[in-house]
Order: sequence, then structure tokens, then C-alpha cells
Amino acid sequence: MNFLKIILRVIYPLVLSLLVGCSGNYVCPENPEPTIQHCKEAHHLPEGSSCLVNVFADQQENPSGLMVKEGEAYQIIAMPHQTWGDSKTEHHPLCGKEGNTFINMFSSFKRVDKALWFSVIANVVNDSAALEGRYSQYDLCNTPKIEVSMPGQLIFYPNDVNAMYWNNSGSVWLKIQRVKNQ
Ligand SMILES: [Ca+2]
Repeated sequence: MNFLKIILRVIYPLVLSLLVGCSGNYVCPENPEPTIQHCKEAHHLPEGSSCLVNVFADQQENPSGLMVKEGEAYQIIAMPHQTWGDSKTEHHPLCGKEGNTFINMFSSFKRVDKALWFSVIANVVNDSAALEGRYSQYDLCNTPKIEVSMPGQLIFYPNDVNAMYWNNSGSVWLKIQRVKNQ
């Protein structure tokens, strides 16, 4: 094996994993359901269809690539056996944890202060001039089925303090299914 092959097969994936926070206490699992399309490829879902998105714990925003429209409804499901972590604390999506007395001294700094630490949050973001960068927000622990109130792209992240994503690791796969609006 020449040096270039060693770089491509060993060093390059290792550097990539370091960059995306997959080398900490929690790993980034392979796609658990390869038959389901990625949301970036789907772009928009017809009713009854699904796509998958990989959400990285150390990223403040994980754009799904999926565009949603006002009046549509989506069910968000965490694929089975998914864990990720905040330092050494293990979390199981879609919900997070209450936190101990010490950590809760900082709970008002959480991005969504009413949501549990590390609950999965979904935002619908829209940068069009007409909507002036407005967004809508859902705590998926409490509301895994969302009814879209404004058009935009779905993005996901674990609920944490903005400056404290550096010690998060792992990723979780979420399935987004377009369902009938009630
Ligand atoms: Ca953290």
C-alpha cells in the first residue's frame, strides 16, 4: 500500500471524524436504514414518504436539506438504539435529561430554556427577504409531530448552551415522515 492509499483509507477518515465530533465518548453510527432516502436528496416529501437525517451532537445547526411548507405535518422519529452525549452524560433522543443541581445553575443559558438538556430541537428557518429570517421552533421531546406554520428548511440540534457544543459527541439518525395534517 503506497502512502497516498494510507492517507485516503486511514488518515483522511480519521481527520474527518475528528472534525465532526465522532471521536469523543460517543460514536456516529452508520445509516441504520439504507433503503430510506436521505433528506438532502429528497428536498421535499410527498404525503406518506420518509427520509433520514444524521444529526451531529457537536453541531449548533444540522440542516436537513428538507424543505417544508405551511400547513404540512411531519412526524419525527429517532431510529432505534441511538445514543449521543454531552461530555460523559449519555442521552437518548428525542428527549434529554433534567440535569443535576450544578448544571441547572446554567439552565437559563440553554438555547431553549424550557426544554430538557439535549432534547432534540427542530427549527424551520427561512432566509427569504419576505420572511426576514424568521423561524419557528419545536421541542421534539414534547412535540414529535409538528404542524408547519411557515415555509422553510428543517434544521435540528441538541438543546445545549451555545458555547458548550465543543464537548458533545456522537450523532443520531432521525426519520422524518410526512403525515396527514389533522
Ligand atoms: Ca455540551
